[in-house]
Amino acid sequence: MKKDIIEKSYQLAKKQYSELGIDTAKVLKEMEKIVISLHCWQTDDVGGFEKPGAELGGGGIQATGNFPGKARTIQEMRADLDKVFSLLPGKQRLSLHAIYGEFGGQLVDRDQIEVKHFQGWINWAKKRKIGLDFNCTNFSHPLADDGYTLASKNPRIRKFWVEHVKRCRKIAAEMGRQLGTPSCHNLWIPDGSKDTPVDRYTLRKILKKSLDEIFAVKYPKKYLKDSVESKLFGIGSESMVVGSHDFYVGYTVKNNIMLTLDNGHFHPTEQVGDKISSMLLYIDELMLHLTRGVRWDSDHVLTFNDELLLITQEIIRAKALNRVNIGLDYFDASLNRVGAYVIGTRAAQMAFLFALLEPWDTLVKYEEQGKAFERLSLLELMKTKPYGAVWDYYCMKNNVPVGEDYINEIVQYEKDVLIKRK
Ligand code: RNT
Ligand code: ZN
Repeated sequence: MKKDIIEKSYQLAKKQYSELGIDTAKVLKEMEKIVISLHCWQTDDVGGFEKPGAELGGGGIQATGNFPGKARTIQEMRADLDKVFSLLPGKQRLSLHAIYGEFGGQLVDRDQIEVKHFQGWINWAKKRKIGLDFNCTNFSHPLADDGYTLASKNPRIRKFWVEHVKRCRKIAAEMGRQLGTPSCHNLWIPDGSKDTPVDRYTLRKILKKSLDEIFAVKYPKKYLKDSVESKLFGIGSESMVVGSHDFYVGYTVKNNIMLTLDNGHFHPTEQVGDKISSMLLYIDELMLHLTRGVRWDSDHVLTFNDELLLITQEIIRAKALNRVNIGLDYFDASLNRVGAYVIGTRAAQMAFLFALLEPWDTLVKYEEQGKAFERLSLLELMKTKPYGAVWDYYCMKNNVPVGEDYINEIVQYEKDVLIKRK
């Protein structure tokens, strides 16, 4: 896009918003506070590098599609991520899973992983001045095949996974320490039952016990922030998930750790945006896994839709930006994976921008005066305002491709790099 057109469009937009009492310059300053943690697992369809040719196996999460160009090594993964970062405005972090360590061609089992396997990543992140987040990997492993990990009734299996998560938290805390920005450790487990179980109480009691053991080890908050992720159901755990929303709401409130809200993990008509204001009254911080479920928790590429908008609006309206850790979680293997990151991250950033460009004071005034028609009208009108011009200007100021310009860059990368990975 031409610079002068972007500039002129922005100046016009600025005037339009200022008539509504919104200062676009201030909004652009606020955008600097939005840091999005990119999930590393879109590069390789959640395969990981534990062993050569590793594929996702178990846990009921799966990427579908066979678009060429999946990252096969950590080097390829890093190259893809660098390409992604070069096309994004604003600040990012990277979220790693435990299966993405540098294991030097040796099989290091999950209860054996150490900081040294992630030191390369820490150095990589330090060079790029970005923070790292971390996730234990309680799936794609023979000891997860029975469907239970931390909630397993088999003491050997349970112990193995408790040890794994303990080590992951230790690694995450070290990432936070070395990088000078706390690492969010997210715990998601697949534990659940395909058919109706008869002993839910014991299973949940075991999970609680495992979590208590895991979180008994304390780390300074400036290094590590713990989070646990709930889920309604998964493939193979249709009838009951041990770590349900109720389970984790109770656990996080009692222990003041973070709850991860993945918007693919609820009933389709349930609104994750509505949960933010409730949870923030009881816990200090939240974590998000932004995703797009199509009919189920399908983890499609995030897009700028109503569901995402309500989430960003609720964060801005509650003035809670500094209490919400924003992460992405989707994996689509049916299209250019680098492009998938750029679309999804930009969608999240655009949704925050849209939320920041809301005439909140006027809307609240209408609400308090019982002016429901006026409130709804203004909300509808905001959809016609030139937020795209502000977005383009923001991208230009961040020295990244504006508008559709990033499409060609990604197509070029596909030709030069991705297609050649056979
Ligand atoms: C699974 C959870 C979990 C995973 C990642 C890979 O349903 O959403 O967050 O997607 O940990
Ligand atoms: Zn998730």
